[in-house]
Amino acid sequence: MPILIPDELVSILRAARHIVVFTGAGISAESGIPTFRDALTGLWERFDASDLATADAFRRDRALVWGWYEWRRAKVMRAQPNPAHLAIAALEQVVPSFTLITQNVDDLHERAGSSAPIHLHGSLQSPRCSGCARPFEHPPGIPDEPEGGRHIEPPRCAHCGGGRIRPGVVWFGESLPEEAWRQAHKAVMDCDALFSVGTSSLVFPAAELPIEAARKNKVVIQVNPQPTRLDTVARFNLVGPAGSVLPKIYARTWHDVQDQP
Ligand code: BJW
Ligand code: ZN
Repeated sequence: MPILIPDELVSILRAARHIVVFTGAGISAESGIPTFRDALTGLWERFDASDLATADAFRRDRALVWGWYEWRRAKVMRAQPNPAHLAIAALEQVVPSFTLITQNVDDLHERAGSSAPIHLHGSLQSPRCSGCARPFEHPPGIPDEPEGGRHIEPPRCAHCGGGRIRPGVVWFGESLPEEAWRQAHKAVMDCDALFSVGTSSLVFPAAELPIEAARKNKVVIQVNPQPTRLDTVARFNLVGPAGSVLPKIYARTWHDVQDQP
């Protein structure tokens, strides 16, 4: 089905002073990165991702959990940003004020050219000691992880003599990084329009951001091929893959403007 960009949306976006884009796993799906709620395979097929993304799971079987994160890190390192990441990076160049907030732990926004994404759930590239919290540097290069996965014992910390290294991500039950959350909330309060792209809107407090924006009469635009709980909150629901919808919005709203004499 063709994706129609309403004229009203084009006018709103052209007049907007500050736009926020809020992204989830769906934006990286077209780069070949499984979303969080896709079924797992191989070593992890008995688990949901949410069973593995907890401090309890790491305590119970740290080699299973570390192996899963190393597999995901390798997958991301081999992946390339897709047209949705590129459209968001282009958007940053044309609107007067712009903020990108992501729940993703990959670095595909940065590699597409976005200057300063706010990472609410941390990053695959910033592991730290689970004992003393000092950062750990991954060895250079892409880890060679088989598709079905494998158990891998996490390295030990060289500073405190034995703490296990854990992924630098925010697990269920853990607090979001305070400064990232403060900046994200401030941007949402200040913006005129917010795009919610490729997120199931199920995980809090991140999922509050578009709801809070709508409550404050900001224009909320959702981009997702599937229905979510945000459908009734968003003023515009653009149903389709982000890699098609976002370049289309960009071209229709800003490219035409720039082409005018
Ligand atoms: C496409 C597409 C295409 C596909 N184009 N779209 C209030 C109520 C109830 C519970 C809570 C609450 N407040 C807090 C909680 C508890 C909990 C929570 O939210 N639980 C819910 C599951 C109910 N939250 C927390 O624990 C948070 N911490 C916290 O609240 O701290 C305070 C506290 C302290 C102590 C005790 C209790 C509370 C922390 C949440 C951390 C989430 N971490 C994870 C893992 C990160 C590391 C990792 O990646 O492994 O973050 S969970 C996981 O979900 C990951 C994601 O960032 C996050 C969101 O998922 P996302 O991005 O939406 O992905 P999917 O897969 O769900 O959806 C993909 C979407 O894309 C789909 O809609 C597709 O249709 C779409 N799509 N192709 C566009 N081409
Ligand atoms: Zn340590």
